[in-house]
Amino acid sequence: MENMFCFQCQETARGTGCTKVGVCGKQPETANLQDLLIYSLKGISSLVVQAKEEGIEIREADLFVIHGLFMTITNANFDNNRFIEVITEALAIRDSIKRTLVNKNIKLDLSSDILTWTASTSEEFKAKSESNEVSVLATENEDIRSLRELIIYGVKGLSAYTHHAFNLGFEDTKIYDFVHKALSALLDDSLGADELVALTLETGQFGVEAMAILDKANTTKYGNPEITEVNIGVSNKPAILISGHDLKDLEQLMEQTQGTGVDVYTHSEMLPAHYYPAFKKYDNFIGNYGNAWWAQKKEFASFNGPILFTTNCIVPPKGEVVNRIFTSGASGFPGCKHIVAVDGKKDFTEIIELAKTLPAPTEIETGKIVGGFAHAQVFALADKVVDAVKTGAIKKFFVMAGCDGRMKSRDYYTEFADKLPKDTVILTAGCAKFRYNKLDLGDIGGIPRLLDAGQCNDSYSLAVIALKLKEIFALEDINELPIAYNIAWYEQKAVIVLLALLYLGVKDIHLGPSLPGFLSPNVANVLVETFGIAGIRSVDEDIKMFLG
Ligand code: SF4
Ligand code: SF3
Repeated sequence: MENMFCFQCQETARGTGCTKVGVCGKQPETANLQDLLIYSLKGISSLVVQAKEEGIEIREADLFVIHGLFMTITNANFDNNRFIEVITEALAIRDSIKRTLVNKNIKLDLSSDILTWTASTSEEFKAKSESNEVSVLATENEDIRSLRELIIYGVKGLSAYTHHAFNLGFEDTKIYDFVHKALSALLDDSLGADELVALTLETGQFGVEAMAILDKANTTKYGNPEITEVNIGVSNKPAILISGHDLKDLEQLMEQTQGTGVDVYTHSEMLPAHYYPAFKKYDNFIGNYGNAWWAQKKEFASFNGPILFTTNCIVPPKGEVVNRIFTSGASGFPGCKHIVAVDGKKDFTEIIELAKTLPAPTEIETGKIVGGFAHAQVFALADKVVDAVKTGAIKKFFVMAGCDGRMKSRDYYTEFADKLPKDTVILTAGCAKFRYNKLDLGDIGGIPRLLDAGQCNDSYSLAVIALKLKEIFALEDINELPIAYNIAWYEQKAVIVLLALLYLGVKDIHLGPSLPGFLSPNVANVLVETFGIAGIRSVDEDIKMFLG
């Protein structure tokens, strides 16, 4: 019997699955509780779907399910007690929906474990979380398992984006309906590979919708990202480092730090916050500190001040830094203080007071990086870009969006960006950019050769830009554009970005540094044959192939 089974991210052990402990540091107990949370959410969603079929609208579980899925994303939450609390809440919600349906004389299959299991002590939760029916491996057929997990990972990614949009007051109930439908479908043994492939593409469709709503939320609240130089040096004041993807948390932190003498820096996926007009007004919003998530151990030590995680990616901290790390939203780590919202407001006083007692950050680099090339900014430059394509000054665009990670094989992306010919432009989004955003790649007639649209969800901007170019050049097919896709993936948000691109009809996407371990050989074949998905080889071979 294995301690756990998880193969949801790119760094999974041996490329096949973490079975003893997560490469990410996730302990078996946490992995199993995450499986149990997913199992509980599937139970809830199956009831919501059944109710809908009977004409009964149930909305009480929508956000709860979205948030629960978000909590299970790689490196978001390592807190067993928090998982037990949320699963307990899931059982209460499930039973409340059950009562509603029974009262309306709806027939339920109460022989099904997913609708009837209970637990109350942590030992009972642990025992249930280790049972066979809860594991990913409960689905014996490896192709069906592969497709089911591909869908659930996509749904996790779209749930994260949906939750951010909700925090800013934007939502579309069609997305919640789809999430319930997808989770419920994963319990249906009558669905074969064809139906699950169709559901995979539908997941991509809702991925596009989720990213579109989040884009609308971010740009309505904070303005359209614009070309921005971001300082990577430091000031001499004590400071707070904010990581993750939640801009609402950043907004509240900025408001609460005004006049306190405490500065704020972004980390990893929070870097693109600097591109939004709304955050430019704060004098204490100094710049970005460090690189992508995986370098945090060293960088948090030299930052000296408190760190706020608003989402993934947390590397399990050890020693004194645990006392400086705070979490919010879907993120969590045992021993780190979790800040909850009360009536939509998070009180960051404790973090600010702690910052005042700690030294200013130690400088680890100096200079500036440039970003802010989301759709509106690129459209403003459209004439210049189109001319450059027409005159041949720009021969090709390379979409290099996605995630960064700790594997040495990701040096590929630095070398790839560096070796691309000078008449090419890189379009990026997500933390993948930290592999090449400090290289001097130059510009083409004033257009920088590296255009950073923002966070991983801003891959949506890259799709919008591609669709606009297709329209301008009057092309039939998005694949006729001079755009190549060389995407780096790590966690489940990259999975939804990939599925969104597939749904939009993009073909021949290269995915690295390795193909997902959760793709069975047959499912991988379908992706290769239907969509032209491929892995990566050496930089020289790949550049030759892309330009060939
Ligand atoms: Fe392993 Fe990745 Fe799962 Fe962590 S999230 S346990 S590294 S597969
Ligand atoms: Fe990075 Fe974790 Fe995916 Fe939002 S912060 S892209 S890995």
